[in-house]
Amino acid sequence: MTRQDIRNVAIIAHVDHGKTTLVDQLLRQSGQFRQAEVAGDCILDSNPLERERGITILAKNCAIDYTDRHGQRYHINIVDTPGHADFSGEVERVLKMADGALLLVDAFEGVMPQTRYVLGKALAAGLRPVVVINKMDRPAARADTVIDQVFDLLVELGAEDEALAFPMIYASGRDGWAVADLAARPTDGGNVHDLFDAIIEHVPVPELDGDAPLQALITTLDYSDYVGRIGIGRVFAGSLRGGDDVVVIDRRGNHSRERIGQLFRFDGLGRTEVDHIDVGDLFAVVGLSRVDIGDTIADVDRPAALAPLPVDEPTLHMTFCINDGPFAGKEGKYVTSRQLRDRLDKELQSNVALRVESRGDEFIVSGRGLLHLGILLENMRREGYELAVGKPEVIYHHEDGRRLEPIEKLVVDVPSDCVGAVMQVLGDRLAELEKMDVRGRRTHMEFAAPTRGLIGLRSRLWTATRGEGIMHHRFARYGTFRGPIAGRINGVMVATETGQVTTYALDQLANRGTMFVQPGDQVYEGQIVGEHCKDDDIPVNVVRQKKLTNIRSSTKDASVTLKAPQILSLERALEYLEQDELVELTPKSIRLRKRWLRENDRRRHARRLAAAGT
Ligand SMILES: Nc1nc2c(ncn2[C@@H]2O[C@H](COP(=O)(O)OP(=O)(O)OP(=O)(O)O)[C@@H](O)[C@H]2O)c(=O)[nH]1
Ligand SMILES: [Mg+2]
Repeated sequence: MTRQDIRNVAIIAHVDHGKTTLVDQLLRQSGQFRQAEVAGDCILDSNPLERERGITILAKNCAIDYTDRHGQRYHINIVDTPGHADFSGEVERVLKMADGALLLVDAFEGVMPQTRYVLGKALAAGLRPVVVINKMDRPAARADTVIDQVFDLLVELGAEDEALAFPMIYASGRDGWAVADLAARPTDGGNVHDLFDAIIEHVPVPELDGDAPLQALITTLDYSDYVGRIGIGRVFAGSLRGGDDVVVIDRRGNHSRERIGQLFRFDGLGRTEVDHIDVGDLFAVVGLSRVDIGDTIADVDRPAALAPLPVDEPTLHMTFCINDGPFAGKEGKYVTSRQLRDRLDKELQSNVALRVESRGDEFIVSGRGLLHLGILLENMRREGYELAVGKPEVIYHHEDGRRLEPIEKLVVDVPSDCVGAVMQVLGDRLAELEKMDVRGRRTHMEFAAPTRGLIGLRSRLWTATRGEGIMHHRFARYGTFRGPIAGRINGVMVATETGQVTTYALDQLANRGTMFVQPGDQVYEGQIVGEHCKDDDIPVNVVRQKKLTNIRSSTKDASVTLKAPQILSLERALEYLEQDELVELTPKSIRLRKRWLRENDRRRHARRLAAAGT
C-alpha cells in the first residue's frame, strides 16, 4: 500500500511571523471552500481570546484536498502551531504528527529565539524544513540577510548537509503570494501555488507499514461538553477502525482495554466521521475514556508502545481561591470553591502543561508561564467565574541540597542609546549578558535570566526604551538560585472605606502617586486604589466627600482635572502583585486588593511574619 496522496506538514515559526495568516491563504486558494467559509483573517484562530489578542494559543489541525497542475489529488494535513514561548510544548508534540515542516521567518525580523527552538525540535524529530521567507511585502524586508541567518542557525544546530540545502520560498501571506524564484515575484495579485508544490515535492510521503499491528500516538487533546475527551494523533502502523477494541498504553506503560467510539478525519476546517483511518493519516477519536497525551493506541493481541512524548514541566505557579471580598458574587455566576474545582478539573482534560493541587479551599495552579495561566484566568472570567489569585511564583527544584530555579533565554532588541538603561534594569534582575551586537541604530542583546526576574520586566523595559524595546524569552533550563531580586519599588495606596470614589478625594491625593480608580468606581476597604510615589503603603480615603458649607463660593469642583487612572490589564496586574496581595477577577472587573482587608489585620500578620523571622 502506498500513500503517495497524503502529506502531513507542520507550520512553525517565532510568534507573529505569519503562520496562521499563511494557512488562511492555503485554505482560500485550495479551491475547496465557498467564499463565506474562509472569510476574515486568521480563520484557525477560532477561540475568542486568540482572535482578540491576535495570537495562536492551541495548535490546530486542518486539511486541504488539493489538486495540482497535473490533476493529481492530495490530502494535505496541516498543523498550525503557536509561536509564543509559553505554548512551545505544543509544538514539540504536534511535530510528531508531521513528516515535514514549513519554517516561516519574517523577512525583516529574521531569526528569533523561538525560530531557533522550533527549528531545533523539528531537526530532532528528523524533519527537513522548507524555509519560507515571509512578509516579503515589508518595505524593510532583507531576505538575503535572513537566509544567511537561517543557514547559520542550521549549521549551529548541527543539521545534516541535506537540510543545509533547504528548499526556499519567498512569500507574503498577507498579500496571498508565494514564489520559489524571487524574479517571479508578482507585482499585483499572485498565488501560493509554488508553496503547494513545495509541500508536495519536499514533504516526504509518510513511511508506512499498513500490515503491522496497530500503533497510533495521541499528540493533542480536545474537549467537548457533548462527547468529553477527544484524542488527536497519528496512525504509525496498521489502521484504526471505529468500534474496534484496542489497548491504550499510557506514559507509565499501563495497559487498559477500551473500545474506539467515533473516528474522524480532518477535512477542511472541520472533521468528517469515517469508519477507518489508514496508516500515515491523522485522526480525532472519541470514546476512549482516559486517553492522554503520549498514549499509544495499540493492537489488542500484539500491543506495543510508541516512544513516549515529552511534556513540559511547569515553571510558574499561583494560588487560585474563591473571591471572599465584600463585592463577591455581584458580577459573576460561579463563585464557590466547588465550582472552581470543577472548572479546573475540566481544564486539566485538555491543557497539558497545567497542574492543579488543592490545599483546603485553595488551589495551587502551575503552568508554563504568565501567559499560559493568564489565558486560563481570562477564559474563566468570560465564562462567568469570580475568583482571587495570588502572586505568581516560580517553581524551584532541589538537587543535592541546592536550590535550583528556572532560567530563561532572553533576547532584547532596543535603540542603541538605551543600552545603558536596559543593562541597569536587567542587572537588577540578575540577568547575565551572553551576546551583544549592534545592528545600525538598534542593539541586539541576549541574556540568561532567572524567570523570577522576567515577571514585570516588560513594563520596565518599556519605560527604559520609551516603548521601543522588543523582548522575547523562553525557558532554557534549571540553574543555581541566583539570590534575591528586589520586588516592587513603590508602595501602594489602600482604601480605608467602602463606597463610591469621589473627584474631591482623588484631587486631594493627586500628588501622592498614580491612581488605579476613577470617580464613580465602587471600592472597598482593603482595595488597592493606586500606586504610592514612595516605597511604603499608605491608607487613603478615596470616598471622602467635600464638607458642605453654607456658602456656595466655588465652582472649583467642576473644574478639577484629574490625571487619567492607570488601568491594569490582567497580566500587568498579576505582575504587579506582592506577597500579601491578591488580584480579584470577575467578568466585569479586575481589582487589586490586600489579602487582609482591614489595616489592623494586616499589621497583626506583618508582626507575626516578622516574629517568625521570614
Ligand atoms: N506585512 C505583513 N504582515 C503580515 C503578513 N502575514 C501576517 N502578517 C501580520 O503579522 C501578524 C501576525 O500574523 P499571524 O498570522 O497571526 O502570525 P502567527 O505566526 O500565526 O502568530 P502566532 O500564532 O501567535 O505565533 C498579524 O498582524 C498579521 O496581519 C505578511 O505577509 N506581511
Ligand atoms: Mg498563529
